Amino acid sequence: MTYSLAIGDRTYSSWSLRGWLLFAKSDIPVDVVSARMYSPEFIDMLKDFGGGRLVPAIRFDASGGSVIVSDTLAIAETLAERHPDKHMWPQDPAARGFARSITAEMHSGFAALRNDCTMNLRHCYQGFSPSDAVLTDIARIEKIWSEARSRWGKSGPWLFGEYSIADAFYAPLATRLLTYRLPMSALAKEYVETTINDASFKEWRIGGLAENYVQPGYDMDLQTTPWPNA
Ligand SMILES: N[C@@H](CCC(=O)N[C@@H](CS)C(=O)NCC(=O)O)C(=O)O
Repeated sequence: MTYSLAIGDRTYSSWSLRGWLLFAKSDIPVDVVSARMYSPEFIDMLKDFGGGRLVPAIRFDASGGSVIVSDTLAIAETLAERHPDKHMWPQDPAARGFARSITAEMHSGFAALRNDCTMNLRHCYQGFSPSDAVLTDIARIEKIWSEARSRWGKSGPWLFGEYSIADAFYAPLATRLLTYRLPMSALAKEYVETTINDASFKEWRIGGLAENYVQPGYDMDLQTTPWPNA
């Protein structure tokens, strides 16, 4: 059961990070191929993954032949279905229902935060002014994290105690709070720290820094402070 995973720039591609974390945090072996977004190589890479336009995408062999799955939510559900022993969703039905809901909400929502504050693992900025729409997104994220942690988070530091698909989906939102120095409650700060101190996340970020590439249009002309745990 060998998987291939196609990703984009580790520093900037939030969906690639989510897709990769699904494998890394569940210890599912995977061969990763990557290409710089918006380059001809990126389009070429995706020809082996069904010829879609976006990352992440995965490919694996099944009894009926080669299977290609694109879109992070579809990848998450595919892996959870194929690896039930990994408990990628919480075991408790109420927790699982909430985890699925907030994962889907993230997948289709938080447009202001995602558009105004693109993921950027190179920088922590000073002086970014969030719009009201961004603040509204943050308030909702705070509510989600607080509910998950207070109801199901007693057994560990993640949203549902143990790591789940929901944590992979919220990881790039956690880094955005840090990168743009957005307002955070104590609970959110703790969860952001859990996210960025995780060994798999650190491995990903180091890989991104090693790519040593500034994607045009992604950096802001603002003062920066050092990334906290670098
Ligand atoms: N809904 C998709 C979104 C994927 C997506 O937007 N990926 C971006 C990278 S973060 C991409 O491939 N961008 C390349 C492009 O727009 O050409 C998912 O869940 O995977």
